[in-house]
Amino acid sequence: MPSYVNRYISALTRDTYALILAGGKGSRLHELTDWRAKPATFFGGKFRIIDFPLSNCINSGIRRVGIATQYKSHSLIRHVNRAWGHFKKELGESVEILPASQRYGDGWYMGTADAVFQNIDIIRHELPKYVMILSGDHVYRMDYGALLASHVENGADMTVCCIEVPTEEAAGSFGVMTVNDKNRVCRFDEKPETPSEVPGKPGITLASMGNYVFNTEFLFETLRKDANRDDSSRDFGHDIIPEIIDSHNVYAYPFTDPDKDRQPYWRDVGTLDSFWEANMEMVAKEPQLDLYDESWPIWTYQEQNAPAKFVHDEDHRRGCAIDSTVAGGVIVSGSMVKRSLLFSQVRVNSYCTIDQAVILPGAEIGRNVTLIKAIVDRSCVVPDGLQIGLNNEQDRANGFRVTDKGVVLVTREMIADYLKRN
Ligand code: ADQ
Ligand code: ADP
Repeated sequence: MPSYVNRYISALTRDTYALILAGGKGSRLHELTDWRAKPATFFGGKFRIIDFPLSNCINSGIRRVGIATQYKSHSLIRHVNRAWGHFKKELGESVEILPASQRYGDGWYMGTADAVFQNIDIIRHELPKYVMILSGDHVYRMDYGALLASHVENGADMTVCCIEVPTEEAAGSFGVMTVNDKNRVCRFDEKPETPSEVPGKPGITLASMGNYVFNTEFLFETLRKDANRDDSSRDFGHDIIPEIIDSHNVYAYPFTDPDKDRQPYWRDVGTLDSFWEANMEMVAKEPQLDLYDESWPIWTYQEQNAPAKFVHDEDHRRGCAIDSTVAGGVIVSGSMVKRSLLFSQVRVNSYCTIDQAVILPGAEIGRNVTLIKAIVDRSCVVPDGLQIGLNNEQDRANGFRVTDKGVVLVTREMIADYLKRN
């Protein structure tokens, strides 16, 4: 890339409006998304998933951001207002929530392209040269400035971010593309059952990350055309990209790790197993996604909490945590917590065995509880003596959700039902 482009990346990020799509259902997270949208789901000990694309925007110098919301948006809106509500319009900064509000026609957002189409006038008001469309569903660190520079350098009308993934993971889950030697997209299929492989790399497929850059006028023209088609589901992957690849300059931007020569970190925490695994990656000794890297902070709502506290109980059993993250306001008393994430205001009482657990804010773990490979939802009160994760058959019989990989999800409703039956 020529140096003049690098030198003026800030001009590109300043001239960009980012629209984060945060309205999807996330149904494979089951009861974890019964009350909140997937982007509002807690992650990594103190964050919510949407904090990752939002932090990437701010750290990349993109300071005009819209968030399209729809499904179960209350908790998401509350979080965004609290954590991201302090941007100053006078400085050209804004983080705005764009709920489906029937601005064109009388429907909700039909697909991802419709979520953008229905906000065309809001984007136009901002007069950006580029529009970046981001999925609100993923955990990763990415410098969007480098993506914009590549888009401009290629003379692209649209750029799709892509990443190499195992072909079996891509099947039925991701948009899949083939590119020429200049990274121009030659073919794009949305969630094919048998994805194409990268030439020379058997078992590897080039997947779309669901993040796009468009030249603004081209985006508007394309969305207007799509809105006039009766056979469109108004979705970028299904309808827009396949329609424009032959007639326009559509390029792929391969997402690479900014610091190291290794597979970049990008997780679609779309299932309970992948949600639990990605959280476990955060308590690994040297996680690939470093939340402690001050050069790329992940911003979130900072709750006012007293410091975390570890105390011994009346029998002098020590309260401690190892290989774990513990947020503010937590108290661990007389129990050992291992390889777990305790979010704010969690309480752990005595004689518990806690290992590989993700315990969301405000949950209280009673005495003598076993929690292994479990996700405990916000504000759950786990009764004394309950064993979770020791015997998956028993967990199912107790009414908890157990995944194929043996991760147990515990919600308030499940505990209420369990208590009624026992
Ligand atoms: P999916 O993630 O399966 O595939 P989708 O469910 O449309 O696609 O969600 C994309 C993003 O848009 C998510 O952040 C979701 O929350 C949001 N969203 C979905 N419907 C919305 C609506 N009606 N209004 C507002 N927001 C909405 C997409 C691409 C694939 C790509 C994967 C990568 O289509 O090509 O491989 O992302 O995960
Ligand atoms: P927050 O309460 O901080 O927004 P959540 O994401 O846990 O965080 O909440 C999602 C929304 O659903 C909130 O409006 C909350 O009050 C509501 N909610 C969560 N769990 C339940 C439940 N079991 N029953 C009824 N409402 C719930």
